[in-house]
Amino acid sequence: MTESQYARTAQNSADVVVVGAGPAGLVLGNILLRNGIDCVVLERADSVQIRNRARAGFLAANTVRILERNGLDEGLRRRGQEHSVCEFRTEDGRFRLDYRRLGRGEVHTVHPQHELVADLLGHFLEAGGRVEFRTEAVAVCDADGPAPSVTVREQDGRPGRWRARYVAACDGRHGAGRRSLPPGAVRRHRRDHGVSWLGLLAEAPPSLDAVGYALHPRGFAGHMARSSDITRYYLQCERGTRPDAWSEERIWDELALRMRTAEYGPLLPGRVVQRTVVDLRSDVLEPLRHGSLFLVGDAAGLISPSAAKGANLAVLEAEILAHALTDALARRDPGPLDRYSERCLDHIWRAQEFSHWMIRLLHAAPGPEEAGHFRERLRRSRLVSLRDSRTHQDWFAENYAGI
Ligand code: RFL
Repeated sequence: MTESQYARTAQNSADVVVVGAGPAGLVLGNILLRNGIDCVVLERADSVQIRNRARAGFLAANTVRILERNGLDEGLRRRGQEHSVCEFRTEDGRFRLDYRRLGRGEVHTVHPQHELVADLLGHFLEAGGRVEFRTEAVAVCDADGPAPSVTVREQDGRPGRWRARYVAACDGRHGAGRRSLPPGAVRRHRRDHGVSWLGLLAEAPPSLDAVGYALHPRGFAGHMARSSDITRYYLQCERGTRPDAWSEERIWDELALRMRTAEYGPLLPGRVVQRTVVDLRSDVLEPLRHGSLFLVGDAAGLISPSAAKGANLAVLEAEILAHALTDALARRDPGPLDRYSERCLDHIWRAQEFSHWMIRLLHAAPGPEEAGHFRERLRRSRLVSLRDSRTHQDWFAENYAGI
């Protein structure tokens, strides 16, 4: 892009340019706005798309507290459902854990992510927040200098530029934030867990009053309520599976088999309205800062959905960064910004550790036959311990509902 093209949008500036209007970007934008910080959110999609993108649904108790103390919990209070029971179905029988009675006594609130995003967007716009929809960030420039900026492709396809004092990359793992990091600026720790899930959204009422984790020789199956008439299911599948290779009939037959409906009762059927293949992978960037560019949410680290932590980490990191940016801009105290990365990484690694533990609990161990059998027996033993040991259950509950 030439300088004259940029000049056309030279008036575009904000103290904080937030890229991405997902849970991370919108929590950050809302808190900054409340704190009187000049900010703008740039979002590639339009407002209808972001309000309809069904993803996560389980909010940890700490996420609810964050939304509450920042005045962002109205929709959650009206429509969210408390949830505190999970059920494991295994070759050795089934057992339930009511985690409200375990660990710290914390519960989840089920509130679909797209509804949370719609709530957050509503609050932001009502409070006078600026969102530039259909504006795609192309690159974050000069993050290590005194005048950072974000180059964009605007609605009409024309190039533009936003000048900033700080840039918050809340644009996910394929976003411009990550792409703009110069080689060697951060370290990327990654792990492929070697497992894939077919993620399904069914227009069907929940079949259980609990989160269901079914462990079966044919692979894992999961059941998670989203609302009174929408349920998310997961089926472990081969790596490289095409989502449309699974017919409705095959999906329901396989779910019935793995969830052992012959023993424990039928599933309530319905139309499958979304099929996505999710390869269980994790990565963490370290540090979460390059000059005046900060990474938040999935842009900071990707976590497998096995323990439902992604959206919760995004909200937590956004709150930490919002206060740190406020301290830097309104109080000229850069200390909290300097500590942002370290503070978030403590939470991120703890969530990664638990998520990794869940993956090993829920899936048969791959590997050469003898080693595979050995690890498989260890996994069954771990489940027996979770079923029988109060200490193990307390540890599980604290990590499962907490963040
Ligand atoms: P998001 O939600 O992906 O939002 C990023 C936003 O940035 C925009 N964007 C750009 N905008 C401008 N310029 C660019 N160049 C841009 N590139 C991207 C996008 O359009 C989008 O609006 O990231 P954020 O805010 O960090 O939030 C992270 C969460 O969305 C994610 O961690 C969770 O959805 C993960 N996850 C779950 N997390 C939970 O806590 N509990 C769950 O139960 C849970 N279930 C799930 C999940 C993720 C899933 N998928 C996506 C595989 C279930 C599924 C199926």
